[in-house]
Formats: sequence, C-alpha cells, structure tokens
Amino acid sequence: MRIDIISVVPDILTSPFDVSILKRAIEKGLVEIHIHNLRDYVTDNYKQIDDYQFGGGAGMVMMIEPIDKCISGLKTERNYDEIIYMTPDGKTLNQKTANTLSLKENIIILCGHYKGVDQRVRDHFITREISIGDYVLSGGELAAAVLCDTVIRLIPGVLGNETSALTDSFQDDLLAPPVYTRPAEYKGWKVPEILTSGNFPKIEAWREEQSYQRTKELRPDLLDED
Ligand code: 6GU
Repeated sequence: MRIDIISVVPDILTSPFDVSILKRAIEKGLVEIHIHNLRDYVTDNYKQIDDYQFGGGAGMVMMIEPIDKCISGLKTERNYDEIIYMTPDGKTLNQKTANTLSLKENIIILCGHYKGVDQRVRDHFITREISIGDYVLSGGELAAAVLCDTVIRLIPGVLGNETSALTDSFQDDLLAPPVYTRPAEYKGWKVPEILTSGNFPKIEAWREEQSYQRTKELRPDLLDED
C-alpha cells in the first residue's frame, strides 16, 4: 500500500511513522508513506495557500490551485483508489471503514486547515470525507495519523501475530475481554482462576461472555446496531 498525505504542517506527521508498529511496517516494505508540503505546490511569490472566503466571514479557506497541482501531479504517476479529505464534517471513522481501506493499493489523504478547503476541491477530487469524532481539531493531520494507524495495522504481515488484529475491540462489534499477565496474584488481587486452568474451550467461552457483558455495560449501542 502507498499513502500520500498532503499537509500544510507536515512536521506533525513525522513521529507517528517513526516509531513502533508503523515504523516496522514501512521498514518491511508493507506500506510507503509520502508526505507532501502543500507550500511546495504554490506558484505565487507569497507562498499563499489560503485566502479570504467569498461572501465574507471569519476564517481563511485553503485555495484550490496548490491542492490541484499536488493531487493532479500524483495522479499522473499512478491510479488512486481513494482521495480522502480529513474534516470534522466527514463520516465518522469506524472499524468497517478501516477494514475497507486496508484493502486498497494507493490512497491520498488531504488534511484540512483553517475553515477548510474550497468546496470545488471536495466536489472534483475527493472520493471520501472522514472525521475521527464529534470534536474539533486544529487541523486534519492528527486525524490523518489516526486513520493511517488503524488502516496500516490491518495490512497482512504488519502485526506479528496475524490473529491479534482480529480479536481487537470492535472487530466483531464487541469490546475486547479483560486481559491479565504475571503475577497471578499481586497485593492480594487475583487473576480469574479460569485463565490459569489450562481449559482452553472454557477460557474461550469465558472471554466471549466477558466481551458481551462489557459491551452491554459500556457500549450498549454496539449491540443495537446490525
Ligand atoms: Cl478529520 N479534522 C479536524 N480539523 N477536526 C476533527 C477531525 C478532522 N475529526 C474530528 N475532529
């Protein structure tokens, strides 16, 4: 998979890809991340990427030309399956969208800033608009990093243990069961006995029940959806 991220503050996007699982995925050649500074695509002398909005009103709007130059240039190099715009008024990201995107070959992610982009960018280039929740961030970069993390970890070979992504919370619309590690007793706080019993069918049944109970208590909305 190849992901091109277009941003006006590309520095925000260096560390997420420079540590841990995402770094290893890049090193293994399972994903390529290319970060583009939108200012490199500005032709006017003032390096202006935003301007006042037509009709008046507070806040600047990202201009179409640098975005067009960047996206159109990329599109001459390869076909893109998705051109995603990160925006608080997009569709809220969930596991299903992450699963879908993890199967794509080439993706562009455009990070919004200020009042957002000129609507014509959305109308003519964007295939999908994604938000990461009902709150406002200063820009789309942190949201883009969240999106990349959730997608990249699903690419086969990225996680050491192939089955572990499948048992995550939300993968089957249930929260994950509680987990424990050594010691079996700490300050008198004991690990549930079933987990040290060695009876794996019973352990599996216990985990399923715990998942269901946790979901019922903490996220009953997940059980209503179908
Ligand atoms: Cl994608 N962008 C911004 N600026 N704020 C957000 C968001 C995105 N998702 C939630 N809040």
